[in-house]
Amino acid sequence: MTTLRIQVINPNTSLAMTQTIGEAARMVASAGTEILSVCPSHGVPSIEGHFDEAIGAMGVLEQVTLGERAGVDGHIIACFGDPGLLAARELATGPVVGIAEAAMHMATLLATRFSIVTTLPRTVIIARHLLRQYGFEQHCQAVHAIDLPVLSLEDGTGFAQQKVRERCIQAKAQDNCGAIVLGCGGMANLARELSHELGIPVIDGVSAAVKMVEALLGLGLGTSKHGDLAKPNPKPLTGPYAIFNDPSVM
Ligand code: 5HY
Repeated sequence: MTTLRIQVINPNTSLAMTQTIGEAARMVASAGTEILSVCPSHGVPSIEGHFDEAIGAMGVLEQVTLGERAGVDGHIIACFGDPGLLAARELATGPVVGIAEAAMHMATLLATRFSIVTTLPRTVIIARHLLRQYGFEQHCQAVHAIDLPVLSLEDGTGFAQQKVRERCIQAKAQDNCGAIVLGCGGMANLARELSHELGIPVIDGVSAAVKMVEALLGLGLGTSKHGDLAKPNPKPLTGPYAIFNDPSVM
């Protein structure tokens, strides 16, 4: 049995959240799938807006480059903004899946309408931009925020997790949605219990993305190298970007 190696990239530099994401990915990975959970060597401790996303995206590209060099089969971007997704696909040969798009795709297979529960109000617009970009606007009933910072999910108090639970219960009651999408990589370990309690599919993008990358690899499919996702035109990058002057990605 061939071993698949899937790299799960947490674009922020929180080691605690990288561990939460890695554990959730390993929970659902098939026998024979090796999960490598990584985060950038430097960057932003949590992604809570457009600026943070830009920094996080560079960390994603750094890790995709290192993963391609190490010969991994596929990549997952484990932040609900899917930062750097298309640029990462240019660098990669295997599949690259973002947790937001994975969860949204999966939700529409299970319900005609879903709602999203994310962290801060200021990141709601990022989810809305992705809904439009991916063509899921008409499937999404509402986007809710628990109004707590991303790293509150890692503070060990359980307060943020309780807020997520309350928001999901409220969303099911108010939105008449058939499914709920959890809008943060740090919520990956909450889906199964909430699905059970609420009696509707509650989907975390990390698990959804692992199963999608496995499915794509199982079909022998990788990122198309014809057209806009072809490898970037080689040119000498300077300074911190010299890492990309690498034949395995250029
Ligand atoms: C995430 N930020 O999944 C997003 C969540 C958000 O650091 N990991 C982050 O609220 O956008």
